[in-house]
Amino acid sequence: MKDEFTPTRADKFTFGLWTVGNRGRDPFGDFVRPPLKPTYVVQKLSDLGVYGVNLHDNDLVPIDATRRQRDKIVKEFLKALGDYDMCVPMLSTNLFFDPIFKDGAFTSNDPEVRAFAIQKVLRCLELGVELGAHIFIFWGGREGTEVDASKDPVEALKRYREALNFIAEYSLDKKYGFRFCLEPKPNEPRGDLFLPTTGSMLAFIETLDHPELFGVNPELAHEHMAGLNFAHVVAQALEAGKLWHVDLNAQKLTRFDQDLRFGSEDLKGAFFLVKVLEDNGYDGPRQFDAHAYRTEDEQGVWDFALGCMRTYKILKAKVKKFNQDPEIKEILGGFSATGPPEADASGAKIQVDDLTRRDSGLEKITKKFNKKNVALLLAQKFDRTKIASKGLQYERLDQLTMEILMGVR
Ligand code: GLT
Ligand code: MN
Ligand code: MN
Repeated sequence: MKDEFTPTRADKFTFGLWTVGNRGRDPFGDFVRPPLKPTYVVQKLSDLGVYGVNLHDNDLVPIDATRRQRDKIVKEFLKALGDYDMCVPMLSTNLFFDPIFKDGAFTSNDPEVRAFAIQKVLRCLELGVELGAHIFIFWGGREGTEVDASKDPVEALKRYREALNFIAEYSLDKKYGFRFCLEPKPNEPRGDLFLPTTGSMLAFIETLDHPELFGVNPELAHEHMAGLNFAHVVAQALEAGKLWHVDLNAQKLTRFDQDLRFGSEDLKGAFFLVKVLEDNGYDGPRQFDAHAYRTEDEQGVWDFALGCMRTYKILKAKVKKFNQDPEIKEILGGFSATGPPEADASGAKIQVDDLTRRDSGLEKITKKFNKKNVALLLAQKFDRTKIASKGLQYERLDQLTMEILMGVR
């Protein structure tokens, strides 16, 4: 059954091979689903209206494959992409699964491990080019510690930077044109991971040799593990011009990384996330980095995938409704400083008798620092008690939001 919430390529929804391919193994129980062939995943996702499929090198090519085996796998995969009108927007290197990475990749104390990690990335970049990917993600799943005595965290950051600089230089030299995204997580699988939040990553990026090549890939579950508001996290990245990719899922606050179906927890949080993305014209891929419950068989996996996408589109429609709602507009409009500025060109002292904020023109004064505006600001009289006595109607605003979300408005 098709309806307005049926996904299409234009929605730019993507899934990693490792997401729908998740076989339900957890630390306490074994696989519950058989493996799915990558080419079959491409076909199934295409049928569902997905735009692209992402992968780590070893989701497709086993770590010990020979060059011939690798080339054969890649050829078959490329054929499936062509047959089913799918693309690979993003690639990543698995720097966390193999035992060699047990104490980190770029930040390992062992120079041989660090060199191996970088070599693995260079090879993965080549794979990315073959598959047509433009975005390359680094999730430092093993870059951290349990034993703080084992690593100098300052030294670890220097190693991290050195590796990223080397890789970026290589990509430039080869004219690969990749944009790199750093994906933070506060912990798991390590006791503590370096650069634990999107804020940390944004700051770190500015210390790299080529900050312009690096953005972020925030993941909802990861920031929720740290108790953060994901819409705010995404807003900062967007505002910095660094949101080039995003990992959508759901998470019960502060738990281990649950990677639940998008929107299945904290629906209001998911709504404001979609709102911040849509209102600000985010046009990158919307990746669902999540997986089906362990209770599911293969059909449950496709139900999960469709559910993620439908929920996104339903929330997008709710955002439209919210933005057009006259009562909501009225409440929010009470704050916009739309009136003429009270500060005139002569810089005459302003008397603001009726300080309704709406017409005060104060916004203009503080937008630009100059002598005149400073004088105007310092001359301003504020009726603190009057300003503070105004009720802001947020109870009604939130209830209106909830009523839209609950489908009665
Ligand atoms: C891993 C992790 C994800 C990352 C993937 C990219 S791998 O599944 O839990 O959050 O996005 O490396
Ligand atoms: Mn992720
Ligand atoms: Mn996750």
